[in-house]
Amino acid sequence: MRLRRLLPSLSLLPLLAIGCNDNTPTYPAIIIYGNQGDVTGSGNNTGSGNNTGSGNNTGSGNNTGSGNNTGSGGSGTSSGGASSGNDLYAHCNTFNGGDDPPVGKVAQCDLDGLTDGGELSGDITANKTLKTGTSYQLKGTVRVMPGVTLTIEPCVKILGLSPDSILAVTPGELGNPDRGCTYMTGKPGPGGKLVAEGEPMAPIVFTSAKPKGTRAAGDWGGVILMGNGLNNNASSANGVSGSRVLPEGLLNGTCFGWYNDDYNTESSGTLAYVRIEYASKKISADRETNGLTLGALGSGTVIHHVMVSNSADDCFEWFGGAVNADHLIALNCDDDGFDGDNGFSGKLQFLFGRQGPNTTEVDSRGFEIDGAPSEQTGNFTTEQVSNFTVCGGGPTDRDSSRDGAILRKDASVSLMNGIITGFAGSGLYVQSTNTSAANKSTMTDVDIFGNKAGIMTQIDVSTGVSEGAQRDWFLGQTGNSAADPDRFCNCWANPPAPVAAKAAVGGTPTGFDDESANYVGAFKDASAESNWMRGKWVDWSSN
Ligand SMILES: [Ca+2]
Ligand SMILES: [Ca+2]
Ligand SMILES: [Ca+2]
Repeated sequence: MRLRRLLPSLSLLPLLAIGCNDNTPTYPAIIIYGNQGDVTGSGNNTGSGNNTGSGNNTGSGNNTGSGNNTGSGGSGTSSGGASSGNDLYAHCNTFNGGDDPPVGKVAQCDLDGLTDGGELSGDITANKTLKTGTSYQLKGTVRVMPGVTLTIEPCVKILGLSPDSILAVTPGELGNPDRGCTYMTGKPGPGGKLVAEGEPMAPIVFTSAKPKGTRAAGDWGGVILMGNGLNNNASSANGVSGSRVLPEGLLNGTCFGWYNDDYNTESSGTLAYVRIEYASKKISADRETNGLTLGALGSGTVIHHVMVSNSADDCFEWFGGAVNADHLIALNCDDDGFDGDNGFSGKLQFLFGRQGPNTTEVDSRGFEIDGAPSEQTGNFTTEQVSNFTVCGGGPTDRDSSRDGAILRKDASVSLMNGIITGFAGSGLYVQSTNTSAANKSTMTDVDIFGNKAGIMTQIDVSTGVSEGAQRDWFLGQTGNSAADPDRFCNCWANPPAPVAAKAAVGGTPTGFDDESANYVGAFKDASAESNWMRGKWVDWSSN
C-alpha cells in the first residue's frame, strides 16, 4: 500500500482532504518571509512576495489555497507559478511520488494491530528481546543495566503510559550505577545497549499510549541513551576521581559521560528505522527529557533513519560524545530540532527538520549548538553536519526568538551543504560571547533564505561584532547564499517537498556516511528516488 503517494488528480482532492486531514496541520504552503526582513506578508497564501516556494503538494489535502492543480489557490503575488497548472512545479509532486520502500524480513507490519505484550517496568538486568508484532506499555523508568542488551525486533511499538515512562540505557557503571555522579576511583565498564533495528516498512515506534487523535507532546518521557564518551561537564582533577554528568530529566543517580575521550569509540547499540513521538518530561525549567537524548555516546553506536516528532522539548539532543548519525527527521518539537551540547563531536548527515508554528518554548531553533555551560577554553562542541534542510514554523509563526541555527559559546562546528528557511527569527544567529566563535566555526555551501529576520539580525551585543560583520562572515565563506533556490517547493505540506527544481552543487562531505552527496540540502534532487523520508518509519501526524 502506498501510504503517502501523492495523487495529482484534482477530482480526488476533497476526498483526500477528508481522509488525511485528521492529523495534518494546516500550514499554508507558502513561505511568506522575504529576505532581508521583509515581513509584509501575512495570512494564508497571501502576500507571498518574492517567495518562489509556493506549495503545490496536492497530496496533503490541506494546502487547498495553493495547489497548482486547482488554479484557485490564490497564492497571491507569488512568482512561483503556483496558481496555474504549468509544469514549472511538476518536480514538487514528483518528490512524493513513487512507491514505498521494499519490505524487508518482516513481510507485513500492521502497527495498529499488534499483539499486547504487557508492561515493561523496572530495571532490565538480563538480555531481553521484544518480538516482532508486539506492543508493550512502558511504565515508569525502565533502565537497561550495564552489560545488558535490550533487543527490539522490527514492527514493535513501545507505548509510554505517563511522563514518568522513560527508557534509559545506562552507561558503564563504576561499581554501582546508582552511586551518584561523583567517584573516588575506577573506570566505567561496558554500558547497556539498545539494539533497535527496524525496517523501512516495519519500524520500531515509541509513542504515547493514548489513542490517535488525543496524543500530545509530553504524554510520556522519552528515550535516553547514555555512554561513557567525552562530556565537557564531566571532570577529573587527577585522572582517578572525579564527577560524571546527571542526565536531564532522569531523577535517579544514573550518571554518564567521561572527562576525556578514552571511550569515544564504544557502542551503545543501534537505532535504525525508529520513530519516537509525543515524548518529553519536564521536571523543572531546563531539566527536561527530549524525544531522544544521546548522552556521550561513542562512535561505535549506529544511528540512522530515526524520526523524532512532537516532543515537548528537543527532538534530538546530544550531550557530548562522538556518535555519528544519518537520515534524521525532527518534526514539530517544542524546543530545538537538533541540539548539540557539551563537546559533542559526531558527524550528522541527511537531516530534515521542521518546527511547528506554535511552540511554547522561546528559543526554539532548528540547530542549537553549545560548548559548555560556562566559558571554558577549549571545551568546544565540534559536531559536523552535512546535507541538511531545516524549516521553521512557516508563514503563521510570529515568534522572532525562533532561529534556524544558533552558534553559542564554544561552538566550533562545521555546517555544510544546507538549507535554512521559514524561521520567524534569524536564519543564523551567532551568539557567542567569544568574539572569535564565528572564526572557529565554518559554514559552507549553505543557503539561508526566506527567514523573517533575514540571515541574521539578532546578535549578542556583548560580542561587539556587528550584524554586518556576521553577515559578511557568512557570505564570505565558500558557496554560501542568501538567494531563493530555483522553485523551492514546500516544507509545510504533509508530506513535505522541501526541494528545489534542482539541488545546487555543494561541497564534498569528506568523512561523512555518503561522501558523494556534494549537493546543498538533505535531498539530492526532486526525484522520488531522492526522498529518503518514505516508509512506515515516517509519520507526519501531530496528534
Ligand atoms: Ca533539551
Ligand atoms: Ca534545547
Ligand atoms: Ca532551544
